[in-house]
Amino acid sequence: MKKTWWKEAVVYQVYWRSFYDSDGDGYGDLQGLIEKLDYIKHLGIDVIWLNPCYESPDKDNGYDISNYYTIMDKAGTMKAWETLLDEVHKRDMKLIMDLVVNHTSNKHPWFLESRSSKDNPKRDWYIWRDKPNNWRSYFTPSAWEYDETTEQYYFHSFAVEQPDLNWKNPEVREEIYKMMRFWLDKGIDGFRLDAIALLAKPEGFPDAANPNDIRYLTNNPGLHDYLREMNERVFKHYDIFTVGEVAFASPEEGLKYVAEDRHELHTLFHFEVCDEMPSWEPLRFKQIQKRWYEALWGKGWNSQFLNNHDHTRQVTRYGNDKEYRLESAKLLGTMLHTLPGTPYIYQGEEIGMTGVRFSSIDDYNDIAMKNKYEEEVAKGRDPQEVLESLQPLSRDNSRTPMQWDDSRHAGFTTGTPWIKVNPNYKDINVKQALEDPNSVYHYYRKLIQLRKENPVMVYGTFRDYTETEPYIYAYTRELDSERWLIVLNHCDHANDYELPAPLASYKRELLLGNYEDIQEHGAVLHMRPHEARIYKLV
Ligand code: ISL
Repeated sequence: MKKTWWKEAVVYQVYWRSFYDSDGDGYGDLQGLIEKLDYIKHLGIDVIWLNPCYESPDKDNGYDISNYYTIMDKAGTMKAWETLLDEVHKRDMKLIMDLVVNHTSNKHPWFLESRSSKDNPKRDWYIWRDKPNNWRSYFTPSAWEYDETTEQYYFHSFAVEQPDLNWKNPEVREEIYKMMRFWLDKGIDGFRLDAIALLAKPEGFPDAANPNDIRYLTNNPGLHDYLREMNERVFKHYDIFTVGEVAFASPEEGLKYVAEDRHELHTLFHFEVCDEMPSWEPLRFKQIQKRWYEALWGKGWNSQFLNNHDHTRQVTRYGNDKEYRLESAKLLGTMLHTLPGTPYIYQGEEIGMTGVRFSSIDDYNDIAMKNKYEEEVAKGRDPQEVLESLQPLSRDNSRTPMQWDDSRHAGFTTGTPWIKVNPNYKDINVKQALEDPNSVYHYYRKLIQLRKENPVMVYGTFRDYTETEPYIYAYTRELDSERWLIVLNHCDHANDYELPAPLASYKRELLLGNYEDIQEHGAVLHMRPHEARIYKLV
């Protein structure tokens, strides 16, 4: 297996608008991030993924870009961004930028030109048709919006304010490659490529048999030609790391994006867990891990994550955010950092932040949730019932401000935060976590340190011994003569796990665990609620 820095790295995702506000306007900003870089470095992070901070009308929190070459006012200035890059590099970390090239804002000058007349030179930069097909978009009942000026419909995979670029047009592609080089030449270390599975559209836009199954938006023919071209024209000329957001891919499909001999992307986020497994389903999760491992190992590289700015915090969604919050947050961290692939930490995960339930739709900001709410209420459904059905997976669950301390607004801002702070900030915050040796934060530090010192956690082969076990997840990682065993009890009650013969014959040395005293009787491990252990087998 080829060794590279991005396989060994631990990535920290900064959703800057909710990270730290340096100027009291209620939005986190780049200067705020600069002030907290030592905190991130102290955790042991190698790479920061920064959510989009380009100029934007901000209908979808920066994923609707109106100028790729400037920084949004809320985030700061280009000068602040340059200082950020410098300060990240000074601390021996790397910075990857989130980039949205599937669509722009409807306020982008390219789109303003494109919509102005049918014979405008930029008409074909977007996708226009006389008649819509029956597709939905991610955020609206139709993927087409009628535009009166030219009496045609334009295509949008997300909100109406996010028209899709026409990747078939070579001028569009050239312009995007030029823009990518602009950022790479400034010295960034790579990209997180938003919605990259959506670039290609099917010839003629045939109606879907089931318009509610929006898989038709992704993985269409021609996509990999674009990615190969992008690599050829841009990526391969830099020592960078690219991670693609690849919705609805099977492992076989996923391999096409990341196979080392195909020269497209370095790694991907697949969403078989976050988009398709609403709550914890152990047997399904283990199957997913196994299938992706078997498809990718030795050929391409995977990522490990259970939450991000689109997905409810992992301890709430997949663990226990009540009586076992600490144990559960540590168990999930142990799992993500010991499964094969690069681990991602979403800001606040390292202190075990949880999801929220706001009592009114007015407290929510997420365009996906708000559009869905309106759509359902318009059908005559009870608003309270709709609200309650949307709360568990609202993207705002993970977008509440970072909880720094127990002061007003959790120390995030001196002004009024753009979105409410989670009311549990008095108990769950960074200050508390730094002071408490038993905190999730200190556990994550140890986990990351362990990964840095032990290549087996990165390059070791993987084997699951518990494919049919409902609660215990026990697997090994092996590299040369090094053999590690990870045992997790993903459950609110204790379980005994008897090691199978090949594992029982080794001596066990505990490297890390989330309980004080280890209980084992011969080959039987007594695993308490949400207990996690990492052993070295000798
Ligand atoms: O979160 C999802 C649904 O639960 C995902 O399917 C997600 O919407 C999709 O993968 C695309 O997300 C990305 O592009 C969107 C933006 O709103 C998201 O924040 C971003 O991560 C449009 O640019």
